[in-house]
Amino acid sequence: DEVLPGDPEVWKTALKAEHVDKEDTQAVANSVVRHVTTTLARQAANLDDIAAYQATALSVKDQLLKRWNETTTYHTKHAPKRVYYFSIEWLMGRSLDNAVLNLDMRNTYETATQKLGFNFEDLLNEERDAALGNGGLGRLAACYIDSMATLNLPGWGYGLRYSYGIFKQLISNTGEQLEAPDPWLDRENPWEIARIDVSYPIRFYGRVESIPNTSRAIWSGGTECLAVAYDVPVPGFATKNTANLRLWASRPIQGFDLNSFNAGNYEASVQSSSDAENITRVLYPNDNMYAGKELRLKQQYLWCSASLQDILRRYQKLDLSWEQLPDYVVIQMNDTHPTISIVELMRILIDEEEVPYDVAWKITTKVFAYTNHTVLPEALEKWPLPLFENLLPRHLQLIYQINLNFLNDVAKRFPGDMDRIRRMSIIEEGTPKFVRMAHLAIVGSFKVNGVAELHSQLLQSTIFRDFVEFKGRDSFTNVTNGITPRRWLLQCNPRLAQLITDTLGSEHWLVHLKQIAQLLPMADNAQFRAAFREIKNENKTRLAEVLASELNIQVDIDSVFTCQIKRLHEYKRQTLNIFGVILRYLQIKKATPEERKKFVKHTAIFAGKAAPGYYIAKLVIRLIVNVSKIVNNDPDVGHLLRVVFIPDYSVSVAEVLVPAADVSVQISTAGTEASGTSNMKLGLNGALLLGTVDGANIEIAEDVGEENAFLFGHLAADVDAVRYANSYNPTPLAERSPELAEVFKAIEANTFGDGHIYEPLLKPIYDNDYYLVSNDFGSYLAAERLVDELWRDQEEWTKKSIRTAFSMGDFTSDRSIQDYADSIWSIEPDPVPEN
Ligand code: T68
Repeated sequence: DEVLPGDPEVWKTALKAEHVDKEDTQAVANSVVRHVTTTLARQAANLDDIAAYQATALSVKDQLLKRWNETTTYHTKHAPKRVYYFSIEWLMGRSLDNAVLNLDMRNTYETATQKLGFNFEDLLNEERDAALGNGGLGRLAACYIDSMATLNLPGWGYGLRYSYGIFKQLISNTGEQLEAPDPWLDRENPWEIARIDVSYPIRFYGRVESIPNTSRAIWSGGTECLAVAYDVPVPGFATKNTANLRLWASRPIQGFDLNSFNAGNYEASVQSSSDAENITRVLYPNDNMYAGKELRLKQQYLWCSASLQDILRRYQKLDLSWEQLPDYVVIQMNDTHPTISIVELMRILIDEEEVPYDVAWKITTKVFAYTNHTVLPEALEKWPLPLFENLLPRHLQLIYQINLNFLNDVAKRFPGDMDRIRRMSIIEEGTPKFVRMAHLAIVGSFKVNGVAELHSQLLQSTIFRDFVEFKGRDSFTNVTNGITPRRWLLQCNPRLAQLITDTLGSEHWLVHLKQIAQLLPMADNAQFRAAFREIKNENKTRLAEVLASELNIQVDIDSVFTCQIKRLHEYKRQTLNIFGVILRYLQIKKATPEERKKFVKHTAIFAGKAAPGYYIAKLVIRLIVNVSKIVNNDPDVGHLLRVVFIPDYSVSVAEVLVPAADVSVQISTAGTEASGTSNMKLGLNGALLLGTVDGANIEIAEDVGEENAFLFGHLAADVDAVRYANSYNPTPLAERSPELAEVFKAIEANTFGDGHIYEPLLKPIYDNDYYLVSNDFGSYLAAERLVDELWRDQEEWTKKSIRTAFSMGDFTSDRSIQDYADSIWSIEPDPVPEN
């Protein structure tokens, strides 16, 4: 019923000719070849894998775009309430395999490319990861948009199109992390569409003139640049619904400054244009650590302002009043990084749309919701006030007004409680002053959530306690994280997915993950156990082949594969793991040949990046690598122990590691890891949980049954007291843990190269042990002994592995997104009709 320009018959025939049947191998081959010869201008005769991948990807993108168009057209007409997920990081990984699976065209593409002379697996491996994120937070956004599309929820993602994603990690001969740029766009990105027609001006710096007798002001001067949209279609699984991820790139408003050019100053004439391009040049490589750089605030503002201008332009086409905005728009803020958008919405409504201040505030506080991802103080964003005032002068004025009104309300509720007002203020006093973004986010949001039960409780009882008392319990909630089972099971572990589908008799579990619980009784079926174990062994073999060919390390697939794969951070305690490995090594060395036969064989696998400026985290990598060099080459060790550090961890590396793991190592100090999500990926693929009572480990252990997991360590409630004792009344290390003292002695005796190097790592553990490494080491070792004991009984192990995998039904991002939709967003599925 669309009105077509020109001859509608010609249009209809042309649109029909574009249709490709899901099973039509020839039609798919045609479309790939068309891209080879036209888009890429290549000859069939000398086509390499790279070009074949690109042509295949472009052909798949054609399919996605048709669905994307139908979804967008439908939603534009239907105008449902939509959710906009604002995340400064999107760790999407590769797209080709995911897209053909979600389109239900994997077989067709595999056959078509095979008939054209290519191996589909090889083509998949040509794709570069879209690595626009650091870790859990960025990958969570990627899982969430997959679920939003799959659940037919009207939603878009908004982010930044960094020219360089997370750095590539190289490991030097001495075990040091080196960073190289990630020029992921060098080969062109077949998954995006540049929307040069969708761009918005963004202002920085400048001056503010108040308009007398109004709350309005005019912000002018300073510098301006453009934010240009790039769209990435995100297909839902087994639905036509296709979400949009809109990423902004910064561009100069004019190519260059003509005045300087004409004055003969060529350098100056291009300076402002390269300044503008620099804003979205690179992703900041810190996770759980706040840096406070002006360029980062520019990134945040460009992204938020462009996204809001875009959302409001769409809303204005509906021709409704501003008061109705919250019935059509909800914005979920992924951490505090987009908090400036609260102030930007106020600015647009007040200064540009002439909405009265109080009305604007009422509207704004019904639009935003805020997800917190950490309680670590060093990770909370607070901008130095002078920097903020210089870059965004009008926004600071509005923040003062917001803060004044807010503190007045606090004073009314708690008269005379000056300390409370100081604690809750959006502005932190001092020299300089700071703008506390978490406080602003809470004040401007209708709902705040943490990402696992314990984390949400800790938020409410510690860092946000005053705000709970002021706003009431109802403004705070929990939404436990989740992962998409499409990528983290169907795609990365196709054989296990097939076993599940065959046993259940349908594929519904992929969108109703709870259904896998029906398979729990299969733990007691010997035949099923054999099939399950066979798949695990095949996945381990695949990983072993990669380790042999890429790192020249031979591992025994009959050993326990323990996996700790995540960013390097002191609170995540990779230390505990590597110190345990060292102790095991020392014990093997001490043992007689007869005693050695009794050891359970271990392969300790580590992967993860350290922030380039995080000295201690880099030192941990160095220790792991140097321990691996000694251990892996010691003839006394034989097959009993291998230590592997896999460089340049990424989503696509995770897709190989996760299905091969026997043990999921999740050993953060209790109360520090907000949730964790690798615990969910590894659990879903049958790895047993070796973990502390922290984050989502708690909920996982509850669901899989504590008897099927290995929990250890001090509880969150006790951490403060132990910490206090460690720093104010430190007992000698040998008293806290004789085993750890033995490990430190070995390191200091140059067993793994020059021991002096590791002094900055060991000394804080001797002195005050903030992260309780020494206090938890004993119970960690006890948990490892239980792991070893269970490994000796492979049938029992497999039972627990099966129970773990099939108890993970609650940890799908579909459940998380449904929780958000029901309890925060109030939005409904609105599927595109299937013709
Ligand atoms: C992680 N946070 C949490 N932060 O640590 C993890 N930080 O427990 C949780 O499962 C995950 O978020 C998802 O909720 C991060 O990954 C960052 O990467 C980050 C990035 C920039 C600035 C601060």
